[in-house]
Amino acid sequence: MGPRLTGDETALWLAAARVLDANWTGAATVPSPGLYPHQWSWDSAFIGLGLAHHRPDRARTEFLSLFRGQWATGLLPHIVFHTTEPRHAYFPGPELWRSSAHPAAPRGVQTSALAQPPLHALVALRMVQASDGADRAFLGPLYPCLVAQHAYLARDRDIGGGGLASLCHPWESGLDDSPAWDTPLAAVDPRGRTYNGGDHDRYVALVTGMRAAGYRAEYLRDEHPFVVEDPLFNAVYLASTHALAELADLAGADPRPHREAAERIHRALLDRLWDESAGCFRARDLRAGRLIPETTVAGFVPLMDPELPAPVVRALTDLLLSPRFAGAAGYPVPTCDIQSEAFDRGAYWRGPTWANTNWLLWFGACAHDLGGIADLIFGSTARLVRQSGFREFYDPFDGSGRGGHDYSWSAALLLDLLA
Ligand code: 9YW
Repeated sequence: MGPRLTGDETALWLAAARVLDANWTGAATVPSPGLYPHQWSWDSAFIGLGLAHHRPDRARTEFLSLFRGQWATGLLPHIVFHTTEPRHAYFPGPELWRSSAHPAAPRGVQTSALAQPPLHALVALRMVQASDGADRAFLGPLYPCLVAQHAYLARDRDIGGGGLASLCHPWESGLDDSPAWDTPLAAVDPRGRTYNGGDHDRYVALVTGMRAAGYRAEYLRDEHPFVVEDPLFNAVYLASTHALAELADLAGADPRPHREAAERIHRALLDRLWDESAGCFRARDLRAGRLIPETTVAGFVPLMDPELPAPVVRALTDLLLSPRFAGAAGYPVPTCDIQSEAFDRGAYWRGPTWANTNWLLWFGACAHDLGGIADLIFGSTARLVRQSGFREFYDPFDGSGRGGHDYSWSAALLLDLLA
């Protein structure tokens, strides 16, 4: 155990470490036992942050397992399937993606064909820093994979041509059911498919459309019906691009292309997603050609950008602390504007508080020396796990736990917050 902790914090630390140990498969960490039996891309990044303090050897193995799933295009898929045992049946499984039939997909491992927020370079940098440089040998093979992951986003996903990466499926956002996706999703033809009904048909139709087009970039650019630029995804992309420049220095590579890419993403976030009149960042629907009016927690994640202009930071912190978000929630930060019609305190990504979005905002608050906000988020997250355990998400008003139990990222991120 690394940091100096109080007795109460030590108990929390040990409980979190136990969750990570129990969810370790030998090669990776499942997000939640039973519920999600495979490896998810941004979960592994969050888990890596915690493992770096607890079991750095496992943090490295976690990343190497994940990058085994990387495609020749550079795409780092959002799911790497680790088991085909029927008792671990999870939908959508490998049969939806059919990655083995694709020439660019890796051999010997089945994967999805979507991205998730690219936090990995940022986490890799922290792993290397946490190990006092002892992880540099690990950086050798990992660095080109991270470069390829970013090159894929710049080459195949800058569909708007303005420097941001586009999402082609709500699942790429990590905030799968966010109300921000309701309008662009409603425009998707579910083609009469009936799985579970409603949006689920549209989720599946989006994948089968991509699959039928061989997951080609031209199809995504010219025909695919769901294309949005998301502030969370792109803020994470920016933070990781800054990290990639630092990793380039450590790896003896040229950091300049990454610095230039970071400058481009920073500008594009402000030019394309900042809504001056509302004082917040919003997602842009490229097919409808407009900003999506829903205000969600994703709109605060650009606080991770250390170069955000002071008036923008001020507007964001005012909104964050207002009764629309933290100001009326006993356990901030809710995922959706409390005053929005779409807000639902118990529904997946439509209101509850999550440890991972809290961590992103905490990181952003630290980047701007917003000590009060960082403390508020740290305190709320610690109270949630102390009161309700390491749950998937929490009621923002009474802190009760919801969804999966023994959730890996809730445990891992608590370790990082305590460290
Ligand atoms: C699903 C694993 C994943 C996360 C996503 C979250 C959820 C899977 O769980 O998606 O079946 O709904 O939305 O962000 O990576 O924790």
